[in-house]
Amino acid sequence: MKKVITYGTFDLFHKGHYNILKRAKEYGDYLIVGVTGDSYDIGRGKLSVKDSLATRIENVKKTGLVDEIIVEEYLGQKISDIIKYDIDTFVIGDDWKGKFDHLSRYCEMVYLERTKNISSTKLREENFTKYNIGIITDQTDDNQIVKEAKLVSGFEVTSVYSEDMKCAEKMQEKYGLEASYNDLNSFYEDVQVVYIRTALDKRYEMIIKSLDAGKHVICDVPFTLDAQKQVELAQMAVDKNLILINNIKLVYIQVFIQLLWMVQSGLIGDVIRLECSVSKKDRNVPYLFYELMAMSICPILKIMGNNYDDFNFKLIRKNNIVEFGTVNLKYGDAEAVINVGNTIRVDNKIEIIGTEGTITMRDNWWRANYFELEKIDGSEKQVYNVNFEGNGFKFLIRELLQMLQNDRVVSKTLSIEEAGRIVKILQAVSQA
Ligand code: C2G
Repeated sequence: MKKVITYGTFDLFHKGHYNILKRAKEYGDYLIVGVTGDSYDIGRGKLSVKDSLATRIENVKKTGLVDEIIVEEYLGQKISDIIKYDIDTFVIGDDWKGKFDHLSRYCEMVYLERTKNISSTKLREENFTKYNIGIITDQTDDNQIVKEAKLVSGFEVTSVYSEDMKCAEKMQEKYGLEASYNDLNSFYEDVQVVYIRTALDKRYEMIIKSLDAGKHVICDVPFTLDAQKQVELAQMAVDKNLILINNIKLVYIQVFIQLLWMVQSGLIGDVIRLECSVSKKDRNVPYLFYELMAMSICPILKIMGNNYDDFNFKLIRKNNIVEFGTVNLKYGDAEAVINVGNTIRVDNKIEIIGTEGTITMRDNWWRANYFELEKIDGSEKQVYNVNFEGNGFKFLIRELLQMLQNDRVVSKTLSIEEAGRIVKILQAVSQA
């Protein structure tokens, strides 16, 4: 018996998928199809899959062409499958031409011509709402949103607004955007979502204007250093039935979600101390100090909760410039410490010490792709990782998409309360 295998996501099952299965079957007597699992797809950057795994499997099954269906869960599984199922021929569309040549060591490799003029991407674009994102900025760096938004189907950064037309034009050219504006009203006509990436003192005003114009908003953090204003903004968005998202990507990243799960389910016992350190790389951005502090308070609130008993802080200054800031949050017998280096360098790191083990995130922990777990029971250190390219913006945008689809304006991932607490602490620090 000749056994054939092929793989795919098979999202929004279409004629191209049917054709390839039919032709694959003709290469043998028994056809196995590997349907990609959700986390495998996320890992390889396919974030826009619409159908559930169950639906995708069901659609492949309904063709009546397939003898066995398996789920593809990890990179490299294809080799194990070829050996395990004793495969004679591997079939895949020629959009992958050359990519799987190394499999010819294990079985015959066949690339088949793709069916023209049909694809899941095209169907998604035709059948689902499209959202244009516009950037409001006073600088020319996009924080990777242009590239990352393209990975979530339905989203595209199309325009840029800046008070300074030169800045807007420069940004348009740099990222190949459709339009640039220095007139807000014309800009708003073009977009449904805005990303506010301006100096801190402009954010509050820009959020209000954008919400007033009926736009959903993603804004760099903090929005403001005034806790009362933060509450106002959150309330305003809710009243207008609009989304207002804090640009803190960490909370949307899978590795951090996994870490949170492990800590909260008691894997390292009771957390007794958490230390979070970060220092500023770009010395020319004055407001970055508060951004780093906001970014560091966030994981503490997520891990240890909002109900700290008290907090205090200390700023080390030289010639009136803050060199270093530290914040201490007390949670009963436990405590959390934040170290932010402004002109002084500290190692970027989060260390969570529990009664039964320690979890450490190193390097660029805010775009977490790994952490280490060390239990005190003597077992070996373990590393958990999920690699992805980019800075994680796509995960935030994907959450925005899910909120839009579910008609929900308040994020469950970073609550209004949590975002409010962050600003409360920042306000105290900034007034010192
Ligand atoms: N296909 C096709 N014609 C189309 C669209 C897709 O022949 N118009 C083929 C693809 O070449 C692929 C299969 O249908 O062989 C499934 O396509 P996708 O669902 O897009 O899956 P893909 O991302 O190509 O996954 O491990 C996953 C596989 O490597 C391929």
